[in-house]
Amino acid sequence: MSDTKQLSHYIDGQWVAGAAASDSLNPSNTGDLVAKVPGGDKSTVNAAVSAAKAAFPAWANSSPEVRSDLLDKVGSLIMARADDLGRLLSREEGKTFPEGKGEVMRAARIFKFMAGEALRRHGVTVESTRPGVAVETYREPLGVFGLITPWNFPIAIPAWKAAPALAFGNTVVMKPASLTPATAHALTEIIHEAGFPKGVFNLILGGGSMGGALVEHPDVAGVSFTGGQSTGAIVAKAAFSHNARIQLEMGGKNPLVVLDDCDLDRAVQCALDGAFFATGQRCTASSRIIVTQGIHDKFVEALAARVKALKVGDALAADTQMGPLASDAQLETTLSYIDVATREGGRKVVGGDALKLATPGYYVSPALIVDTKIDQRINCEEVFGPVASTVRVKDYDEALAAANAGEFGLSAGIMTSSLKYARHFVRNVRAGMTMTNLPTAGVDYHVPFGGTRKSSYGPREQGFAAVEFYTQVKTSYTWA
Ligand code: UN1
Repeated sequence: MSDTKQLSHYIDGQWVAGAAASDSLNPSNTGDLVAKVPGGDKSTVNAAVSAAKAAFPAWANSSPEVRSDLLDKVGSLIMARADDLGRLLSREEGKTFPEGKGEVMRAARIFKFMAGEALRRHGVTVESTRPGVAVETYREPLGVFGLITPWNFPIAIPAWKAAPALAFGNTVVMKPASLTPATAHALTEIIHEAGFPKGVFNLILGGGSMGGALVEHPDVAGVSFTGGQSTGAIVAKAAFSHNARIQLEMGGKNPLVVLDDCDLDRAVQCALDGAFFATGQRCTASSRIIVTQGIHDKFVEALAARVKALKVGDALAADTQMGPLASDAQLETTLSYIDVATREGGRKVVGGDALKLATPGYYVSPALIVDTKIDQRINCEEVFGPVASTVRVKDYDEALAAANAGEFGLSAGIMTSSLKYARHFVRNVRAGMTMTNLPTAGVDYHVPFGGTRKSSYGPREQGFAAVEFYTQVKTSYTWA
């Protein structure tokens, strides 16, 4: 492919060019240059935050109908261009085209949902304890939000952070992952075209130091971050130092419990989807599969056959079922965890090899590693690649204890036909989201998203919960 895009920052309604400082490559074919990306520094960040700060008062006081219409228009424009955007996303990130287009549609739906949220009444009126006094609460925007978004959902996560921030009257400076700037840029082009007032949404491109300068900026009122745990800790410290509000999503090691009484075909399908779709690069991926002994061997055999049959290839090829990893670093990490797992006693039954295909890319065959123990590294640390490990357990109680092991608590799934076990699991598993007879990954856009323990920090993201993080409550008393 020859269409290489020259990207710009977007500050105060203007495209701000800079000398190309880095490249965005196609992970399915590293000879294909997707975009040239400008460099930036503290002055770029300061300019974007100043623009967002200046735009805030008018945007905060604009009619919710104005904000709603603009968000709805962004949703419609994304939908109208879903094919092109999906192709760009898959070319830049490496998930298959159906996955890429599906994510684009999700982003569009998020903007449309948030267009509705902008119009909803989020305050409450209550009786005062004092006669003659009225009490009401309002939800007000806070100011400038700094959004740090990851590469694995390069349009959906920007959408689910930016749309609610804007819906409730805040302004935004977004710093997308340096692996997927072109997709973030394409979303910004749509926001520009929709006609938002200048400075309401700003995009800054560059590496981690730009994100650092953004979260440290004293005029940033809130920071929403999705990414790794170690970066999350740095972000939290920097934001906390100037009293900014913080919301962190930092991954998972999501258990899928498979009980003897489950529908085997469905369990295999859910494990396949949860662990390997999107090349396993989802924080909600089903990476630990905990299987009771009565069904264990049948389940492993059936899953191994399906994993083996997955067609790995170019993200945009029609017959590809699993695209490449997003980067060289992800490929290295994935291979090193397969090594760790087998050295610790796991048995690799299928996959786990770097693949040389027609084009140079970050390809690996999906791996299933069985006979692992729950406290081994492969079951405690997030791989973020197409690797699933299985743990054999005696019964439901042992399965629940295994599911609750470790430090993460994002999503947890159970495959069973027993209402009793399903209900018990839902109430006792330590996770922010539970999935009964569903993969751990793949969530709706109108309900809260988030985890417990080391997975998440701060109020929930998405859906009807988003108003909590992106507004603050004012309690108003009146005597008249
Ligand atoms: C999903 O499973 O549909 O970064 C979404 C991630 C999550 C999103 C997962 N924040 O993978």
